[in-house]
Amino acid sequence: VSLQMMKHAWDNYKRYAWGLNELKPISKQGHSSNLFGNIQGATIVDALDTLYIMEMKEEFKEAKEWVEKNLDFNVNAEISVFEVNIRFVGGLLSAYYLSGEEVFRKKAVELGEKLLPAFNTPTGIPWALLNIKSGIGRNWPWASGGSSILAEFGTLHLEFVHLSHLSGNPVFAEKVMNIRKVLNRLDKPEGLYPNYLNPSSGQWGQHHVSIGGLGDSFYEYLLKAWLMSDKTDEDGKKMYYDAVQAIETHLIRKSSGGLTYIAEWKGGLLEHKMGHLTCFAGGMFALGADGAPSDKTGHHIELGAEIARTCHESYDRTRMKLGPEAFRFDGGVEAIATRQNEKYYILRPEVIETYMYMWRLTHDPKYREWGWEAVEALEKHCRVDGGYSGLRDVYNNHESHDDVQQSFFLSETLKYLYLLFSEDDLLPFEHWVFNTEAHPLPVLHKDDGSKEENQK
Ligand code: DMJ
Repeated sequence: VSLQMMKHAWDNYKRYAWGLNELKPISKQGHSSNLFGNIQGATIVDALDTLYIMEMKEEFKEAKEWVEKNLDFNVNAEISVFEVNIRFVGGLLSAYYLSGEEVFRKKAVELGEKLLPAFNTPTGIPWALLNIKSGIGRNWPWASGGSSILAEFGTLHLEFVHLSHLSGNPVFAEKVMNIRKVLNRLDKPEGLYPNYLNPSSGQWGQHHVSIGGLGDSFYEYLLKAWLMSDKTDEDGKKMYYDAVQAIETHLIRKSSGGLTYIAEWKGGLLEHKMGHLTCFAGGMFALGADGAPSDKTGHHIELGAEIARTCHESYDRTRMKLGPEAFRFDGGVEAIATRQNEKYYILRPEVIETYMYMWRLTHDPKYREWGWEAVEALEKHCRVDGGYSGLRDVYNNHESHDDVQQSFFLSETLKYLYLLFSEDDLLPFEHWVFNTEAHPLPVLHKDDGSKEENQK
């Protein structure tokens, strides 16, 4: 089914928005997000590996030809370093490792080089935004005191380690190792990492801690850096398990109805709200269970299972059976969005991602059942003639479509659905880690530096 869904999403993108970043499935035209500046083709690059994995050979070939002829980084564009890294660098790296086609390696390294000036700050903590022509960087104007964002500068590690590996140039890995060093020197309030860090002073901004937006994939990349290093990156491992310990003590709570959730922390006060983005953490806890101290393994799996259950409830308690952007545990509600501006669903993957990890790690059939519920809801409410659209209010009787087919729907949501219903030997966890945009990167085995070459 996810293959048919991919075909519908891809065919319509191709028909109405080919070469542009994303598709507007209702108005049947291109959609351009300022996150990618003038870099074009986000959907193509994000979808390459999904096409490959689903064996959509014709489509993969036309996507590759587009990359060869049209993907151009010599543009005057201010881009989000994080978004371009996870979608474009990550997408190109996976396409290379899966297919062995040199063009993807070349483009990934070329783009990586374009991103390097972002690190020209007094601390080496990169800027959020970069003009890839002038090399001038800056931070989001809304970010506390000119800060860089934890989930942005903390989500470069996997891709940059691979860029060094593939180019033979150590500079990429050095840049991300330096981020680790800066973080390790700092005092952490209650052992937690605030979302804001000033790249000039090297001091934290506002003490806002979140495992959802602004924080999320930083934690994910600590764990995955350790896994991707064939479990040699002890520093990444320690940082991950220490952080999880602090998260459990200060952020994880149980509602009176018995649902485990992860709250947000603002200078010591808890906001009892969980974002859709936070739901990825169920899969992360389960994936990290194996490396936890031996008496904690079962506990981390259990934590993953509880987060999966809570996130499933957030879907089940809506009319459309798709979860809201954020749900709350206060004012008499549990796992329900109470604010109008938190009721939307933009085809996000995190809940299905967690089902996929839980399925692989426990084989409890309920995760496939829950994934199937999501497929039915997507088909019923998000599928339109011109592709798939997000929804403005998942509690409403009638669909109000937002008219955007996000590129992560093709790279993540559909890929994780496909994996959820595939055998475990398709991209096995011993050999692959997924970047935060679901692009698989090979584990760099310590005994054989060229191992990934054998897996093509
Ligand atoms: C994706 O780009 C990535 O999963 C990122 O980590 C968070 N946001 C979107 C999906 O929701």
